[in-house]
Amino acid sequence: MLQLYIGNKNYSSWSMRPWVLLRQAGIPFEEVLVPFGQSTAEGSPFRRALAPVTPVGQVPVLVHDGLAVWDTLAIAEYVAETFAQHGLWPADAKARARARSVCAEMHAGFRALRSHCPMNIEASLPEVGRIVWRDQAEVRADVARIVAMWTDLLQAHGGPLLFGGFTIADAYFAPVCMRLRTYGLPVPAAVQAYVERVTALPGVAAWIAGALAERTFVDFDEPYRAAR
Ligand SMILES: N[C@@H](CCC(=O)N[C@@H](CS)C(=O)NCC(=O)O)C(=O)O
Repeated sequence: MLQLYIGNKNYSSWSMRPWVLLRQAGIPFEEVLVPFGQSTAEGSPFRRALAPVTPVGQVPVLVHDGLAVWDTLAIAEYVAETFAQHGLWPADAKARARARSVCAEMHAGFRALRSHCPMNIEASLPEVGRIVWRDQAEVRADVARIVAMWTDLLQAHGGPLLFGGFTIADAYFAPVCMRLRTYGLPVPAAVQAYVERVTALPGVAAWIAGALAERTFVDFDEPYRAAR
């Protein structure tokens, strides 16, 4: 049985990706939720809980048959290889290379969007989004790149998802969909429709339900609110 260590569902965008991937693919796993608490610093309960499975002190971590795999991209690759019958990367080699490119782009980039619009599924912050959009050219540039990427992929593969059917790439961008919703960032209708299709995927809807059920307010993930 797989075990997936994750952080708070409302906030942990990296945890969301492999959780959605496994759930949407119908691969059974046990969830181990390690709350962020007041701090994730060295010596915190969060770090102590993760110490047996990762030297990095971050979620997500996948544990399978005594092997711990950390970092989202490594987990996605491990799941795709171990459950090859699920076709989690696109079947076509060129599409697969492009899917890996955009996941790597997500992994290493979009820093302005990530820092100014942290994932906060339960919150609705369109007024914050308007100010961020007005003042942060780098956020506008990140969103422009996302819009261009998704528009190209939806056209190239005919939708409904980035590479046709569900792949790792959709799991990878699900937290971006959450951010676009929370902050009400302006995107073209075809991109908004993709956001809504991703939000409605059973694996994504199940994660959102978990996030909404949480009652914890994590100060260091809440630059814009004092309470829920
Ligand atoms: N590159 C890592 C990033 C993981 C990451 O930043 N995880 C955050 C939660 S979303 C975390 O564990 N933060 C706690 C900390 O860094 O102290 C991955 O893709 O797994």
